[in-house]
Amino acid sequence: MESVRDIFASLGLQVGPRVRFDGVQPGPGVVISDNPATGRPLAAVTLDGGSELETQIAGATASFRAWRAVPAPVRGQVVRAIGDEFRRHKAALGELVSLEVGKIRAEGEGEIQEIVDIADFAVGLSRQLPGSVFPSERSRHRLMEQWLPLGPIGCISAFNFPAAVWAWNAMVAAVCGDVTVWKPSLLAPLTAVACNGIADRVARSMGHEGVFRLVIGDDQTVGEPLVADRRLPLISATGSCRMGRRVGQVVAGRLGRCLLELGGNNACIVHADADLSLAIPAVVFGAVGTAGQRCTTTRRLLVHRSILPEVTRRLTAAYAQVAQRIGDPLAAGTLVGPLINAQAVQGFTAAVAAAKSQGGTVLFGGEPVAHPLGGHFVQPTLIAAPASGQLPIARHETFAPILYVFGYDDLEQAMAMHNEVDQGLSSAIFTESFRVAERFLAADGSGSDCGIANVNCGTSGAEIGGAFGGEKDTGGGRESGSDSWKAYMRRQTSAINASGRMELAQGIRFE
Ligand code: UN1
Repeated sequence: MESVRDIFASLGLQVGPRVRFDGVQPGPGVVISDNPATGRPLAAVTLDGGSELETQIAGATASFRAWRAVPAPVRGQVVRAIGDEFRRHKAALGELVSLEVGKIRAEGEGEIQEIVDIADFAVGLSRQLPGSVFPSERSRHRLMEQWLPLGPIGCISAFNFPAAVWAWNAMVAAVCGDVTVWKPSLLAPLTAVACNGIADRVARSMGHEGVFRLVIGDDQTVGEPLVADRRLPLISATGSCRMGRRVGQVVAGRLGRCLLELGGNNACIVHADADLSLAIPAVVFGAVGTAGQRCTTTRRLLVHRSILPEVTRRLTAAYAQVAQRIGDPLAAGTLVGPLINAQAVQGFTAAVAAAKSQGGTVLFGGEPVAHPLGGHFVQPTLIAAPASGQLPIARHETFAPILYVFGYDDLEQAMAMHNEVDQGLSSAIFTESFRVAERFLAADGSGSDCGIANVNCGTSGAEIGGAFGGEKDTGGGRESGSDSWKAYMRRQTSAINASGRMELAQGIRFE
């Protein structure tokens, strides 16, 4: 498609005065969405302020009352229709993601596929949401719990997964009977307008207004009051550890619930017996895919010293090939798109400089790329840690394709290095040994300390069916599959007496 305007036309979405494609000028009350591959503006989007936020939250409270009364399987049918609409528009929406955040086409479409997948998952869930029945200690009593809709929820999403992460929340929340108020990243407002517009249009056409809501605004005017609002019993936030700390404190202050999915600093261990034909491509995709801007990106590579020269040689060769394919995210054959903006390029440059000053050796890359398109391109970068293993910069998450390579002598040392960072999102080990793999996943908790621990597959690219999230500074939240739905519901325990007698628990007699 020629432009974002054409994409919106193909989606049949009326974007009204909120989005302007012509005469795009920066100014107060608007955010300009730039194409990171060219640095040129795509459109101007009007920002919401406090009064629009109030309208959305008050509206969400009213919509919630109506929506929770719809039987869960019927809610599931709405989500099913939404999933179908995303299926139908996968190519156009994937292209929009590529244009707005610079993902290569396959990854832009992959993100929309993730929406389709979570919608399918949520449809199945809509006929489950299972409660439990427990044996009561009292005769002819039933002890049971059921799960009830929670309320309107706030969803804060980051630029790097501008569509899928919202869907993990909004689709599951919808079958649970909740309404979602979405505050997207100001770096990806167009994707939000499109995705929310589609979900809202489908729900409306089936008679359900206001289940999917959007507020586009800055942190001060919209973010802070959204997080502080007691009418939103759950805030689900994806972004930096700094942002998550703030959200966590404010929500805890009002005794609300939050679900945090924050930074990662994901390591991959390549053990002496690894099958390198699996490990090398997984590491390259994990480190370079999405130009290193996934929270699951492989940032640290821990390699057994016996194979360190071989792994380094193969990786350097692979990086040299990948570096030939930096460019227009929508062009066939491109493997590496741009970083999101100029600030991200500065972050990349600063991290490389820090690594060098700390004794790291650049094995490949390390420089920004002056691409004919303009844009914010950098080289995929491989940096060897000094033999001491001391490389403090590797403790920080830099959203760029930088992979720090460390050697280790034995597995216990590798495990200690693996777990020594503050973040705990994703992790992986490559080994052909059952014992080594089981050490990584040890049931006593002494293995990987991350929320995701993979064997013979890389750190990124999780499927929606599992719970997604991590420990430590990653925030502890779980979204997407498994029993993550429980975060979007409230639990109610009931004791039901059918005995005709009043019997107290714990054998208490009170006569
Ligand atoms: C994120 O980077 O915030 O596992 C989410 C993955 C994707 C989701 C990443 N399915 O890499």
